[in-house]
Amino acid sequence: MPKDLRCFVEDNADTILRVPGTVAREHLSALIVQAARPVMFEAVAGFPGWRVLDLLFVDRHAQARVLDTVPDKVLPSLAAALDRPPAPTRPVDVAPHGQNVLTGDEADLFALPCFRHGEKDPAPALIAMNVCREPDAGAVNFSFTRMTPIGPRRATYLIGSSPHQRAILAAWEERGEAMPMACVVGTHPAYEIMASYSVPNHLAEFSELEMVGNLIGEAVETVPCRTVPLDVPAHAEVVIEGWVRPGVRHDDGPGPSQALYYLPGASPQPVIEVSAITHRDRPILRQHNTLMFSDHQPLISLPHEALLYTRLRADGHDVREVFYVPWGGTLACVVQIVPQSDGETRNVLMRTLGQRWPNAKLAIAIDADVDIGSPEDLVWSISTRVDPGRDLFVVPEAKGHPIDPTARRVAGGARNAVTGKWGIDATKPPLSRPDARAVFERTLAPRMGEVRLEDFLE
Ligand SMILES: [Mn+2]
Repeated sequence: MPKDLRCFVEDNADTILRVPGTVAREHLSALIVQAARPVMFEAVAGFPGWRVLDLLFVDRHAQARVLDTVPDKVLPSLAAALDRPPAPTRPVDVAPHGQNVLTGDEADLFALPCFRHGEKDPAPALIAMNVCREPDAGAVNFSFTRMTPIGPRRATYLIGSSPHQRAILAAWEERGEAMPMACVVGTHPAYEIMASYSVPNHLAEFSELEMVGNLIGEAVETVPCRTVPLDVPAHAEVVIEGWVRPGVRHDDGPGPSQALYYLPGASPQPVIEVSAITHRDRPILRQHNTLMFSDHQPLISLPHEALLYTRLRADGHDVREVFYVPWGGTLACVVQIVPQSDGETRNVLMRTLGQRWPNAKLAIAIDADVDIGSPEDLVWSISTRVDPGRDLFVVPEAKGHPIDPTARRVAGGARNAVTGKWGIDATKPPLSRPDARAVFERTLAPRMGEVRLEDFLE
């Protein structure tokens, strides 16, 4: 069986919280942020047959299920997969989402249980993976977008943060031609990692879809769309096809960013005119709620964590983990490292702050005895291992992220912003000074890990 969302849900039934009761879609966002683990809503009032699934990447345990590994190996395993050459996709004729083909007046975006994520969102929105292609059968791009239906067959789609989506639409608009587009919802979740990581300058060589095969261990099967000249993943729950007319824009947003503010706010975005909606029977609408402790922060961070992990290890640093802590709004990157000599950790922090992905505004280095997934451990490490006069540094006026409310917009485009960056070295003294390092040995209970309290409860 090819890897799809259904087999993933079945194989991981032990970790997915099932909600059998009927919920109102206006409650979905508030319910998802309480789940803290993969969650499936079996019934949404007013949308018979539809299910909603979220939080497949909420922590390293969930991510390990997606990559078929253990939590400690998520980054090494992903880093190795991203280093392999692209794997060709395989065309097939039949796709399960062909079970329901809705064209013309039958296609209705309002029949999907989209929902508002933030209370200020102007309308329910849909998170989908966007497939578009350069003119003349050129390169294919695959990346996330947020669609907001503004009519039964019209939706804005957020193009602001995707450089390849912007470049491809610009090429069609320059010719004065409508651009074919497809939006895909509900694949095996490994596809979503590549839709979150726009490989720089890949367009001339391969599509993100061709990297997915390395993550799922088999060729990605594709089928032709019904009404537009594009191929889409065969194993999807829902596919929305349509055309983007040149020069047409409609206000989109605001919607919550991964930093949990309504920034950058409303802006004019392109409009897709929907020509077909295809979906499986009893479809699963896989969504990412974009609020706190949802998939929004960890999913978009994950491929960038793997990239930084690869680079720092290639430089010879004994880096164990890289983690954009979700409670840092994707602006805080923690690197776990065993420092070998003085000054090394500061170089690692500067490298972290200077990445091409502009999110790391705060870089924190911790040692190997600190649990990188624990806010308690992080604050303990900073409080007890940092002398702020020596172990903290600030870099003013660096390139920042427009979603950061402290960043200052500058000339040259809506994405250009500057802000200060800061680094905190909360590691122990390096291995080269063993006596100083020993002072920071952590106190632990004798024979920790040998017994579990729950084993002694009635
Ligand atoms: Mn891309």
